[in-house]
Amino acid sequence: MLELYHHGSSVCAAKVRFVLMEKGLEWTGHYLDILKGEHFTPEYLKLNPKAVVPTLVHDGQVLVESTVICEYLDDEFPESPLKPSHSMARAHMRLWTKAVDEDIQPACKYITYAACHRHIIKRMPPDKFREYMTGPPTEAETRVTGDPNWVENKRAIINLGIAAPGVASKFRMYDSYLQKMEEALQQHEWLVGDTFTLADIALTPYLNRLEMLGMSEMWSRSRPRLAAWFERIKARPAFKPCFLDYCPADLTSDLKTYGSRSWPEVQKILQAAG
Ligand SMILES: N[C@@H](CCC(=O)N[C@@H](CS)C(=O)NCC(=O)O)C(=O)O
Repeated sequence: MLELYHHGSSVCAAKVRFVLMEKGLEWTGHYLDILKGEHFTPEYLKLNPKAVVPTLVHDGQVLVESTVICEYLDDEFPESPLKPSHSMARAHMRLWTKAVDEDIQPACKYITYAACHRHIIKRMPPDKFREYMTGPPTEAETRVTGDPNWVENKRAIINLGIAAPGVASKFRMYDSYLQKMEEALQQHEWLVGDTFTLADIALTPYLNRLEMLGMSEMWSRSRPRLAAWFERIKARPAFKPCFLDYCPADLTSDLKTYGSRSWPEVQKILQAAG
């Protein structure tokens, strides 16, 4: 039995759901609301000591790290393969998934908090909010990321939004990856050759996040290959159930409302980078 601990708007969890659905696998979901801290329970920390989603449990065996999980699922269920057959193409696929893990995912976190989540967090009752912003981070909170200053950085982002230190450079970096995708797609239909692979799956949640934040102008006007790629992705039957239907309606609405409000500021950052 395949069990997935996940959350509706988590980019990392969406990647794994996309693989499960593309491969037509049966799975059972355990939904954790990470915006309510449901991933900090002692039971969940035993499965995933970094206190993040997703976690896969396959016949009782636990696996963490979304990129590793995606490759595992493709190895274990080889029908409808999502890895290229040639080693060099597989290596190129892994350069994309490595970029997601090392650069794009950490940038996405800053972007999402700065453009949207800060407003959701600010809706806490005043005493809870004060404690959230000034109290010592819980031990579980400090586990969440490899970024040792995340709690401090998150608080700055909640206070300052897009203007917080580090946020502009994350948008610029994200933008540079969109350009790399545009260039790769000049050569072929998918990111690595002419077949849909785990590279396409790995990048999809990050374009979807920008689109949900009302920031699809980052490619819609100036990057035609990328725009066409994303349309091809959205036409796949797994896309809507995997990405849109799992995201709670109130969060979908917050992402669009707050993200769209931030867009003019983001546009200025990107224009200044020229
Ligand atoms: N490298 C990990 C990163 C997982 C990760 O950061 N997950 C985010 C959601 S996309 C999370 O659970 N964050 C919890 C939090 O911010 O408190 C993976 O790819 O599985």
